[in-house]
Amino acid sequence: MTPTPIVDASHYVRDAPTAELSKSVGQPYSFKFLYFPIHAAGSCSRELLGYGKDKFAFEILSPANWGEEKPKTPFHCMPVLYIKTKDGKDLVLSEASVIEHYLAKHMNLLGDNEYEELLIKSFHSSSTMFQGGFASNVTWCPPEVQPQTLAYFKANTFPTWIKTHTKHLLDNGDNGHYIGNKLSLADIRTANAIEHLSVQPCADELMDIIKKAPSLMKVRETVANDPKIAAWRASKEYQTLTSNSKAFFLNPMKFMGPPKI
Ligand SMILES: N[C@@H](CCC(=O)N[C@@H](CS)C(=O)NCC(=O)O)C(=O)O
Repeated sequence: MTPTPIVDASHYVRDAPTAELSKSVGQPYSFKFLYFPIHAAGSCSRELLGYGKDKFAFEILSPANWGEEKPKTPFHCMPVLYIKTKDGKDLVLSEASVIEHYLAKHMNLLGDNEYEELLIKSFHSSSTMFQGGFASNVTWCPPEVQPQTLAYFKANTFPTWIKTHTKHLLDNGDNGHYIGNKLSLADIRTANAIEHLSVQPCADELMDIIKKAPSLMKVRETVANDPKIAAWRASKEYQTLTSNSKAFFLNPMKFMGPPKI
C-alpha cells in the first residue's frame, strides 16, 4: 500500500483568528495519526481513536521515510494528529499528552465536571510519566547499565506508582475506574502503561509485580473489556503493532539511525 503523504505541518495553522480555529477544532470530522508502527507513545491516542471509531473516521500513518518527513512535523518528532474539521479545515496537533487530552474531550472521557477532569488529567500525567520513566531509564539506557536501571525501576519507581495509584483507586471504590463508575482517559492511560510493560523483553518479571496489584489489574481488565476497545485490540492492525513492539524492544538501539542535527 502506498503510504499517504504527510502534509507540511512544520507550522501550526494560524491563517484565521484563533477564535475561528478554536470553533473548527471543536468540530472534528476525521483524524489521521502519525507515529511509528509500534505501540509505545502512540498507544493511548490510537486506543482513543479506536474507541471513537463509531463517531469519527481515522487512519494511521506510519512514516515511510521518517528522515524526510521529520521536518514537516511541529517539533520534528511524533506523534502528530492531523484533524479534518467539519468546516473543511486541516489542523494539526502534536505532543502526545495534548493529543490525548484533545481526543478524550471529544470522546467524553474527561469526567462530568472540572474537578473530575483535573483528577483524570493528574492520573493520566502520572501514568504517562511512569511509562516515560521506564522508556528513558530502562529502554534507552546503555545495555551495560540496564540491569541496574531495571533493578532501580523495580525497587523504586514501580512500587511507588503501584502504591499511590492503588490508594486513589481504593478511594473510588476499587471498581476498575479512577473516577465514578465510568471509563475515562485516566483508565485508558494506566491500562496502556501496563500493556507497555507487557511487550518488553523483561515482561514476565514486570507482569509478576503488577499481578500482585489487584486494583491496577482491575483497571487493566475494565479497559480491555470495554466493547469498543476490545474490538480495536482484536483488529489485525493492533495485533501487528503488538508484534512490531515486541520485536522493537528486543533491541531498540538497532532501529536508531545516525544522529541528525
Ligand atoms: N515531547 C514529545 C516527545 C515525542 C518523542 O520523543 N517522540 C519520539 C518517538 S517516542 C520521536 O519522534 N523520535 C524520532 C526522532 O526524534 O527522530 C511528546 O510528548 O509527544
